[in-house]
Amino acid sequence: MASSKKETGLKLSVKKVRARARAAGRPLAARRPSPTPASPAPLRAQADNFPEWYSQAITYSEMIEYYDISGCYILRPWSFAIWESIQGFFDAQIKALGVQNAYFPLFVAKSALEAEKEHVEGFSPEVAWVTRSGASELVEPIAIRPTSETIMYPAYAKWIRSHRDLPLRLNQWTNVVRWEFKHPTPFLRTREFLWQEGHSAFATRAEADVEVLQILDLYARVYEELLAVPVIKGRKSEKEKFAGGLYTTTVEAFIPTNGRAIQGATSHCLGQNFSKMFKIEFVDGESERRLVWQNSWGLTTRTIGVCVMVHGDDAGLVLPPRVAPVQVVIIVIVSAKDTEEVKARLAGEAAAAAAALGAAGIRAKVDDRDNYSGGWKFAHWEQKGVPLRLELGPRDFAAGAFAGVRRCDGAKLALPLGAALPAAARAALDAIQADMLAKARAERDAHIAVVTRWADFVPALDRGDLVLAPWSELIETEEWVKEQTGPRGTAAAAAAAAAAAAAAAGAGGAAAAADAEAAEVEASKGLTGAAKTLCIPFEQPPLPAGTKCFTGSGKDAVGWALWGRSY
Ligand code: 87F
Repeated sequence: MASSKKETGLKLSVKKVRARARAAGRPLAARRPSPTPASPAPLRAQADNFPEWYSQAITYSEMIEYYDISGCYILRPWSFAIWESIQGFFDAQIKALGVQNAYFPLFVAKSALEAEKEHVEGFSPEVAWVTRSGASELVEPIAIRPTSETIMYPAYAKWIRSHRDLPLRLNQWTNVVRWEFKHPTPFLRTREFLWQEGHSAFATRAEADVEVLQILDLYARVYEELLAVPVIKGRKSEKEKFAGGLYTTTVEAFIPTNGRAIQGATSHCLGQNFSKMFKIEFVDGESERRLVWQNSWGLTTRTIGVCVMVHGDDAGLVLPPRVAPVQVVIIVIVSAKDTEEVKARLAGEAAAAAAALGAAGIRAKVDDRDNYSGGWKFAHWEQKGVPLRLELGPRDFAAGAFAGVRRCDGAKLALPLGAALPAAARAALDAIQADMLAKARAERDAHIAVVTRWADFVPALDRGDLVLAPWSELIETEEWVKEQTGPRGTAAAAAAAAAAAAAAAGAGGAAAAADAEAAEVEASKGLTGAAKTLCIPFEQPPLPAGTKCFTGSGKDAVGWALWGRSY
């Protein structure tokens, strides 16, 4: 899908530059004695090795710099600006709902963290501790927040006295640390990440239930309206929910290149579990003491990685306009035969266009560096995923229009010079935004298999599909599916494992290395790894009476569940 479109965009661009050089009557090599190569290094093809493509996509585009602590990455301005866009939207939306921002400390005392043993238990291997300052041991180690329930709720217990103190709805934008042992992936699984965590307390369950869905809706809007990534909203199974809460809702996305699902964000109703533990009580209108009902909800910098994986192609990032740090890049194409006067006129026109776009709220930039060729700049901004490129050469200028190229599909369009430019660019960006979401949605929808028999389940997964299946919601059937699709459960998994084992055993040089890479690529395509429930979608197809659970357990299905191999 992506590869052909990218190549078209790039080759045509370079061709055009070359044609202009030829028109100038000079041999190409001599045309621009450039200190830099004709184009930046190309990326590995997605189909060859998706993990390597991803790593190159995020580094060549200047989103990420690697760091010497495993699982930690530098977010450079090109990715941080996307996070700021998400923050800007989400922060304004939650404030409109009545949520306030606050900041709680990074550290949590051992006693406080362990006050709430049950919820932390399964997570404890991931908690990072500070045990020393300088050369001296701390009297009691302090943990670095992996999430802030145990930091915030003791304060909630102090602040909430009466029903007049409710609801209490606080959010914080912070970093958290979870010392993961699984293979890290920038944005998707990192030991430190940025997020917002919201924590609310209400007098009634009904109010809490409403908020859970309001927040989930905002998460869906971040993905669909900002990142152009379609998501499926639903409820987590009992096995997959946050164990400390009552129920968990989620937005689930899909990576078409490897057929993997990914959890986008979660909004939990905690019920009264935490209020019991932390004694968060209020006196109601009838002077009765009651426990508050609580929610918590979080969205992380994983959003950026999902966006990269869903939209990127063999030429690099493809950013949706709503979050692109630069939405329009303007590149003047002149050759040695052009007079200084022509060059100055075009440069002036480009600068004026960028200023007019800026004044209209469009993030535009002129790349007027004279040490890079036009072809180099085209490929560079393609790698960075800028949604719209405007070229301006003498012929374009004479015709009164920029030659526009859409990053998402390489389609060309003319945009008028002068006062009509901002409205035309706005319309083009809006169309790109809508087309990117529509394309991702069509691709996702084409990868949802409706399966009612066990025999069809693994073949669907192995085609890289998500599976929608009638399910009993019994936890033992979910565990059984995990078993069946786990490490030794499928042929692809077995082959990949064998190749990896051969390589590890030192089966010999290049062949073993190639096998190991093949195994890695297979794994990255999602053809290995156990399947689990992603969610029980809120939008349910009709379930005919008497429909049985697809696992062959003989139990009645209670609804449709979405299954997949996931990150
Ligand atoms: C890791 C270490 C310690 C996840 C952890 O989802 C504790 C935890 O409680 C932990 N990893 N969780 C669950 C987080 C629940 C909840 N917190 C607020 C969210 C959204 C934001």
